[in-house]
Amino acid sequence: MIYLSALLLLFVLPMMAQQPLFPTPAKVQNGKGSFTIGKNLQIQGNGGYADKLAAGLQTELKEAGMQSSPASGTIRLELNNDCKMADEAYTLVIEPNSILLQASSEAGLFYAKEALLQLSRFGKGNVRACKIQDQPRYGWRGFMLDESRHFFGKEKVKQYLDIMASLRLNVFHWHLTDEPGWRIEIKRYPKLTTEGAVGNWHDPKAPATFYTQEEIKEIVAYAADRHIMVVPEFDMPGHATAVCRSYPEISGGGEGKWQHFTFHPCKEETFEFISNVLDEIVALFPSPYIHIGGDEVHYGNQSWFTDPEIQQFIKDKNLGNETGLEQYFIRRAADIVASKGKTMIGWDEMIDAGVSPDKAVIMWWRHDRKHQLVKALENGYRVIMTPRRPLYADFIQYGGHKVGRVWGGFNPVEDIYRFPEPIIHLTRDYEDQVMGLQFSLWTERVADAKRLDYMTFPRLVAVAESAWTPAKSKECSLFMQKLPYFLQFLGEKGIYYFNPFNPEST
Ligand code: TNX
Repeated sequence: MIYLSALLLLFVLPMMAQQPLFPTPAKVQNGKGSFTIGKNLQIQGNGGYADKLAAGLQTELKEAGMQSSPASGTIRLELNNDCKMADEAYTLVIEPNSILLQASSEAGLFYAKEALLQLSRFGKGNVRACKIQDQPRYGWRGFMLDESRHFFGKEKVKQYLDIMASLRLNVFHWHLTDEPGWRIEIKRYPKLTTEGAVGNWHDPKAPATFYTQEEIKEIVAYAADRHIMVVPEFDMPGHATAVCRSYPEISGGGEGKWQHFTFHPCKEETFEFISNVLDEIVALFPSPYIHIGGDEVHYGNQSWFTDPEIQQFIKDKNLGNETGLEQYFIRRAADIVASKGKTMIGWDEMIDAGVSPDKAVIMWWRHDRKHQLVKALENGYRVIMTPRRPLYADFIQYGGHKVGRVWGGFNPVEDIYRFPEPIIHLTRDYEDQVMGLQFSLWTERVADAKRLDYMTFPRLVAVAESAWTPAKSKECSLFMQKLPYFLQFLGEKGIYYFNPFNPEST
């Protein structure tokens, strides 16, 4: 009993005494006293970007209604390129009369500012003295949104980018093409939007919804201001129904619901089309990565590929069988992406396609095929982890839920929080190749913004912590204790969320 109390006093209570911050920083030392955010604050930068952030912080504190007290004090933001902090790292030193934010990268200083904003908000203008030294566990901290199956639009995307920034998530993977709809204007191929953008998962006749190139630029810039990279996905050779029904001359054929599912893999026009579309995509997205899908093609299982012309092609090119054909397609696509100066990302099916590991990054999604993850690493690929369990957001998060996927289990917030520890033994020898992780929201069963929020939150908060916080600073029960602060914040933003503390109520 005495031991237990001593343990509590020594370890648990001091940790609980930390003020809530999402994600939990790598290191926090508590100090004495607190800083009050008041009307007479001096907020200053050391020039350039730091000044810009300082001005932004001033406005954000005001908007959050945080300056009601007359208290004064100084907040100083310093971008110091020679202080040699890791990329995205920052320190935040809070004393009763002053706060100092320091970083050697713009992203780091931005995260220091976001951390301070959270502390002010959750402390209602009262920030307790402490010293935070923080840096991310992974460089890729992503969220994927499928806007082909259902379209949510610019304002919703911006709202999510704001929340991602607050959580220090830094990649928005935008799944813009799939079966029901093509969602990005391509000037050279207008039918992609006049025809390809018509319909969604529930209603094949729903009016066309898509982003114009101007809107794409606006969102990419909005994200960049928040240190979020936008990575577009143009899914191929499968999940290409919207393209192929608009331009049937490059369709791989098929029947019934599989009609137009794939590109025609044997026509040069297909690759010319892909190259031309990618020229416009590359011009819109500064990201060094382009995602080209590669999932669920199974050319080999699809009866229409008994087509004699295709069989002849397989023979002529010495591809062996339909799987060889699929891999040929991926290699061609990889060459096109590389010719545009970009690195391709593909779903884990493409591990065997023979694309050189310096040209491709693998997204591991099939949680039941752990050997795919291991094989990708052994073959020298860099990997982003988004295993269906626990990182697919279209899986339910509570046993009582009816709408959403269940596959030998589901994805409660705690499982997400604990990731990647359960599989860390598989990646331990390849740490440099693991770029990070991502939460992926497929939207076949997500038809409106309310449902989107519900599937995303609060799980996205746990994702941020899995991606940012070092394993030794993670503690699920402490996370759950502070989570209500974030839930309240979501409520204030008008975001609908699942409440894990009262699961039957929402
Ligand atoms: C598989 S994940 C797909 C998606 C579906 C998702 C539903 C992946 C690479 N392909 O097309 O939307 O499952 O969970």
